[in-house]
Amino acid sequence: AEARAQLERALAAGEFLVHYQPIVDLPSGRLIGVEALVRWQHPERGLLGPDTFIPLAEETGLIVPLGHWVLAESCRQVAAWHREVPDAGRLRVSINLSARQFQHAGLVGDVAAVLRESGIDPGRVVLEITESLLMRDTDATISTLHELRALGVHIAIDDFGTGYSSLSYLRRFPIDILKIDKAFIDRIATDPDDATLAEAVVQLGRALRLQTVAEGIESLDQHSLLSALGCTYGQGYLFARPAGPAHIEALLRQSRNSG
Ligand code: G
Ligand code: G
Ligand code: MN
Ligand code: NA
Repeated sequence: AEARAQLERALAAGEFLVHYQPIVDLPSGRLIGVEALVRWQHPERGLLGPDTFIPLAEETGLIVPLGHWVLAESCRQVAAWHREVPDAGRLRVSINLSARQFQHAGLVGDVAAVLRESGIDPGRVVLEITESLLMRDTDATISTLHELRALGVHIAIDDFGTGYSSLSYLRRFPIDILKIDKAFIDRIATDPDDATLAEAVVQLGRALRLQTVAEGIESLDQHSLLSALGCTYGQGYLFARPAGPAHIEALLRQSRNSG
């Protein structure tokens, strides 16, 4: 209860903020979207990453209002960029949903309200869910995914390859994007087995008509290999680290290439 009270206080005090990490087109490297990643500007402990408070927010249920805030704030910010930054009109925003948030009965209504209030084009919004979430209560999950997609948003499976999804299951889920986990990307340039696995995921995506995003790209070798495999998009420190909105806006204005 103590922990929940602290998170509640921080949320009310406006201590959370959103950083954004660029997602680029492969092979051109053009900025096509950003992933929203929450941070806590703690008054004593400084800037805290999600690993230090998301598990607690999940346990205490505060992930529902906190996740809602991240969704609303990032849609508001990206809708403003769409209006105000030349050539940024097609920039996508990817938002992580935790399992508890996904299972919350009000989720679809909340997403619909945020889309309406922010004025963002729903087709520019991607909701990321994890592979392990898909494996629970399958029928309810499928119907929630259909309801979300009916709002016009796209669905990505995050950390793909780390959980266990049978291929036949994957076909049943209405999804648009596979995000290949960093664990598979780390050694693709040095380990032929890992390169083969990454290639298999890209081909799986192509067979199911899904876009693929490689996460955690840190080297030029990884970049060129993934381009050669036909992976659609990439994300990683090679291109950019997560950063605050002012930094991202400067990137958008510099590159004028997110259209
Ligand atoms: O940049 P990074 O350290 O920011 O993120 C660490 C982890 O925290 C990632 O697995 C990411 O999915 C998760 N995360 C970041 N922001 C959010 C959020 O707004 N909601 C949820 N549920 N998870 C998030
Ligand atoms: O939601 P998800 O677990 O995919 O969150 C992405 C996480 O990966 C965030 O913590 C983000 O900061 C981190 N990340 C993104 N690109 C890189 C990278 O190139 N290297 C490393 N080590 N971490 C990355
Ligand atoms: Mn993610
Ligand atoms: Na991930």
